[in-house]
Amino acid sequence: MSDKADDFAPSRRRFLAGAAATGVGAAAVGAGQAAQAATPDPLITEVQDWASGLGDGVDATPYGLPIQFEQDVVRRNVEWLTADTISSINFTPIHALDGTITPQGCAFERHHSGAIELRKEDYRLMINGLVDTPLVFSYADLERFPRENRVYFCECAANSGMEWAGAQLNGAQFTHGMIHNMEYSGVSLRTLLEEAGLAAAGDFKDKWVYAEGADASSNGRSIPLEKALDDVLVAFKANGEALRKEHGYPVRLVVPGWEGNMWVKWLRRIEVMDGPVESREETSKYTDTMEDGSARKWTWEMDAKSVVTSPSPQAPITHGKGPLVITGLAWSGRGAITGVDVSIDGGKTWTQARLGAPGTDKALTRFYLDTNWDGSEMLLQSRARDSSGYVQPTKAELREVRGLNSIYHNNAIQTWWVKADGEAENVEVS
Ligand SMILES: Nc1nc2c(c(=O)[nH]1)N[C@H]1C(S)=C(S)[C@@H](COP(=O)(O)O)O[C@H]1N2
Ligand SMILES: [Mo]
Repeated sequence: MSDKADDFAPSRRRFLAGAAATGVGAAAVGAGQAAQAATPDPLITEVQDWASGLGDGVDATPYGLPIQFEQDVVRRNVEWLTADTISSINFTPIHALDGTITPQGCAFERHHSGAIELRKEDYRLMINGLVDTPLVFSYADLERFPRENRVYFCECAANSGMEWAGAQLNGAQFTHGMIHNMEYSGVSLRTLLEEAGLAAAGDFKDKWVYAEGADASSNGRSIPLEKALDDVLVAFKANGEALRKEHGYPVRLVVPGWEGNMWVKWLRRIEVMDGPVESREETSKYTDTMEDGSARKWTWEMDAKSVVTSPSPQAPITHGKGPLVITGLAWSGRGAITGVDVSIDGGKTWTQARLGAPGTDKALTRFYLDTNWDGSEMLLQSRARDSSGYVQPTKAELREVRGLNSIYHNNAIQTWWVKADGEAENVEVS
């Protein structure tokens, strides 16, 4: 903790005193703001439209959507990033969410050949290759195996990929929104592989599975058998309900902590093999260029990373100085988040943030720093620490190893320049 942290500590007493002085607890009165004479507030003293008639009946919306006032909280794409919206990506509005669970309706999508529509009745999952008995499961078959519920984040390896050379996209949604975090229900892949029998695979060392999707791209990926037998799920529900079409309905692979590309959607086939396929998605794509121009093979795990979601360019400070909640998300593919530090001076000094709940394995963790903003500019950063002892690097530290020509696996510390008027901008402090 720095000295700076102390004079930045929030004053709850001042906040409460300010609110009480107006006699209106709900009025947005910042600490230090002069108490005003109480003028009648028509929102309190007048009968409003919503109290003069009746609201909607219970079946007005059999499946509910967010209220119209929240229509800005949507996925967005960046038009110039891809040639069309079929092989493309959009971004989760992380700047506008709280907590850790991403609603499916605004969770980012990444397709290589569009989101397909596949009925449960037409669904088949084949397990073949080095197994004792090749098997084909229908959707109904999958529902008869013991199920698990687990919360995990899914991050595209290209998340923050545009930021390597310098600050590029203006908003947490665009710099860090290729991520979502859901509660998955499904069957462990181990259960299904054991059903097929793995004696034929012999020594599990150096054995692999190749997972393939039913869409035109197939998005085939090789996964070491060790991981496949560890925590991989064959999932059919997310956040309690059926997967949305765009997230792989009716069944997708969940590969905890590993890059999103391996989370094969519309999963149709798992082949047990004695080596990796070295498919397009694991050679020419999703490979990291290093400082010396060479390429690093097999980088599956997502390193610890974090971002301040508010304030941020799409979520400026609108209430002036006084109590300010700084919040964001942290995650690690190598374990649980153990702590997050926040800096308001571009990384010179750091204050430990409060975790919304203790970090769990390979899942998003929410952090808060309850501060008292003096109204001056901030260079806002967050830095994640995980249960492996790893600390999120600065951009300069990452570039020393990876150079400037990388795309994937950028987990560097992000900076928002928050100005005196509360507006924020993506800047680089390396
Ligand atoms: N079958 C199939 N699976 C796929 C893809 C795809 O195009 N086809 N895209 C992959 C990529 S690159 C990512 S980042 C994740 C994204 O999952 P989401 O669309 O649910 O966010 O799905 C992966 N699985
Ligand atoms: Mo991806």
